[in-house]
Amino acid sequence: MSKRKDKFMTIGNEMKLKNIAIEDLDDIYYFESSKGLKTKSSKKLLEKGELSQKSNIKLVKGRVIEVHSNNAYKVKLHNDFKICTLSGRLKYLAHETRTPLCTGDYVNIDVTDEDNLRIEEILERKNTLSRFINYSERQEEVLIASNLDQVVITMSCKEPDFSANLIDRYLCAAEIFEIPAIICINKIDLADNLDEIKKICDYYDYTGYKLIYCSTKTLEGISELKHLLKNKDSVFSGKSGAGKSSIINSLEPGLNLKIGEISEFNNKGTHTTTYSRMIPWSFGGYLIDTPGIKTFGLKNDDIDKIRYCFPGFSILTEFCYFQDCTHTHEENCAIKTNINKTIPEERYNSYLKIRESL
Ligand SMILES: Nc1nc2c(ncn2[C@@H]2O[C@H](COP(=O)(O)OP(=O)(O)OP(=O)(O)O)[C@@H](O)[C@H]2O)c(=O)[nH]1
Ligand SMILES: [Mg+2]
Repeated sequence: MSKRKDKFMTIGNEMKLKNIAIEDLDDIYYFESSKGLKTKSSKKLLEKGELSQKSNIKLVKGRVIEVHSNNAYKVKLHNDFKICTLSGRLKYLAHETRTPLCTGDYVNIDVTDEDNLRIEEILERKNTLSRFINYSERQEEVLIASNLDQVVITMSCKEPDFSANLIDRYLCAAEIFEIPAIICINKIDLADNLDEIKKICDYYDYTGYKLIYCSTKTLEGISELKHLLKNKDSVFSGKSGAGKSSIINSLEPGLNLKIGEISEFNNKGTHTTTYSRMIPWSFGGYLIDTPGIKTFGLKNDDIDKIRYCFPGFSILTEFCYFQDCTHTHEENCAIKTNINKTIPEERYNSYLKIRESL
């Protein structure tokens, strides 16, 4: 007997709930695109065309600067900010994917009715930063932001604890999504083991990443960071409490973003920033402040990419005897040969940990 499910369907001009037969999950979740659409019904919609089929509408290009939970989006239209909803067609896709749109997306908006601005089309993305959540039989893509020039990986020395494995995960993702990364080590004023942290982070510097040590209390490193952000669109991501919003406030004091109390972030699961916001810098470019995350889930299917996307591995991989060397059990592996030479053992163990998680 086939399975049945309640589904929103467009009937006439209305969205109605209908109980329909569905295929097995394995069969349904077979399709994927850059927008993370994963089902056959999404595919059919794509075949109809990603672009709106409506005629006699006036479309204006805008950029999504805030995503709210009720399918409402704050969009920058020319020099104005407007709340828009999704067209019926995109709303349908919203039922299929958790995040059909994200902060940073360029969209076409139907402005025919000024009181009811509707997003009709998502324009092609330059890139996206996404993390993946594991469910028993599948992974779900969560779009963090799109059309980025760089990601600022924000990590605190303390409160919450420093984690080089999380930096490695971010750097792997940045390589996979082809987004330049800056590593920002914050709260250096609190660190009692700064030399130890610097010793670990020297490897990222050595492998070519931009590395900034800063404090929003002493303002050390803040102007150096500002220099790297000028005229670029940058997303700040990291654990909750790492200081993303505080750093942004230090760079742009007029913004007054809400920041957490020390006691607040010690309570597990407290997020001060609850939705992504895109805001212009006064010195050129945009920032995207995002809610904190616990870990950065990579895509299981990308396991084969980690062997050359892991920080510092890409050049060495070419010297491995086997072209598809996973740097685990193979003979004549250039990565294993370099452990405790150019690659600290801790980083190699972090690589194994990431592989095992996929
Ligand atoms: N000592 C010290 N505390 C800092 C520093 N930067 C931020 N903090 C404190 O850390 C706490 C968390 O800062 P937030 O800026 O809210 O952190 P966040 O990364 O935006 O957190 P979420 O929005 O929950 O993801 C606040 O109490 C800040 O005052 C710093 O450089 N040194
Ligand atoms: Mg915040």
